[in-house]
Amino acid sequence: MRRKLALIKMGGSVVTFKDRPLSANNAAISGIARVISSLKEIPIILVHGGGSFGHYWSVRYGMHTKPARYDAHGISIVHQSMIALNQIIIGSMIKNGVNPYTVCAMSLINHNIPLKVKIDQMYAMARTGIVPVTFGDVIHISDGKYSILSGDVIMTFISKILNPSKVIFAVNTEGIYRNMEEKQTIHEVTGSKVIDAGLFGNAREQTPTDITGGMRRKVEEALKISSKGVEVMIVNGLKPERVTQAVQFGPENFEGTVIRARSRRSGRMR
Ligand code: IP8
Repeated sequence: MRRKLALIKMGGSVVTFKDRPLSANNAAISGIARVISSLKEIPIILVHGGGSFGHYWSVRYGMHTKPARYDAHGISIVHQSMIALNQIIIGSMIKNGVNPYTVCAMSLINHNIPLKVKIDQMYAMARTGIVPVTFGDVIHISDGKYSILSGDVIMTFISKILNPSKVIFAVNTEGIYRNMEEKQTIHEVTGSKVIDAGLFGNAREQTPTDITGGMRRKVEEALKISSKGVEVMIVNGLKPERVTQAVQFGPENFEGTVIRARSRRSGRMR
């Protein structure tokens, strides 16, 4: 059964300026914080990305999503930068009347497997006035090996366990684009496990500063989530009212791309 819950990912391209190392987009953060504050009717769990904080240092220290024995100093620096970004986001939320509570990815995952008991706790908190916030991070996998865990993957973990009624990725585009020349938004993707994320214009782009796969990763995770029966909306987080629309009215009345919940073996775009 779908739970009354909005699971929202604030992309790194929304909460930071991706082309400027270690710079938070304070206006965008407080825009979304105001939206969260206004949404009183539904429990909310937030995830945020790394943008020009975590990705910047991960590139500098040669760290990836592949588990390996990375430089210990690099691990601390990447993690610290994500905490610094999280603090900016949390500060803005509190200022805007939200009651956030940070849960580090490390405490939600063991050996790359999400801990249901912890994710269930996030939901219990969300139901009682707290907004749990987690974020992509460097995590210990096993035996001294670490990897970068994307907030997009955390979205899939949480969705599979909690089955939220609304799953929203806030990005810095109008949604998924058919191609990059015209930037025409695809309004609806009839989700399928076998659609190749690389079919989509902005999912084909390579961003050297994004070590978790950028828009392509987002679309891949969104397709995984939709294949489990949960609709996914991709909206422009730089226009915070789009997030409000998506939460309040859902896929029938919002601006962006919806990936329909389906598990058929073929896909369609509109
Ligand atoms: O931006 C990546 O999270 P994402 C986090 O959600 C780090 O993919 C540490 C690069």
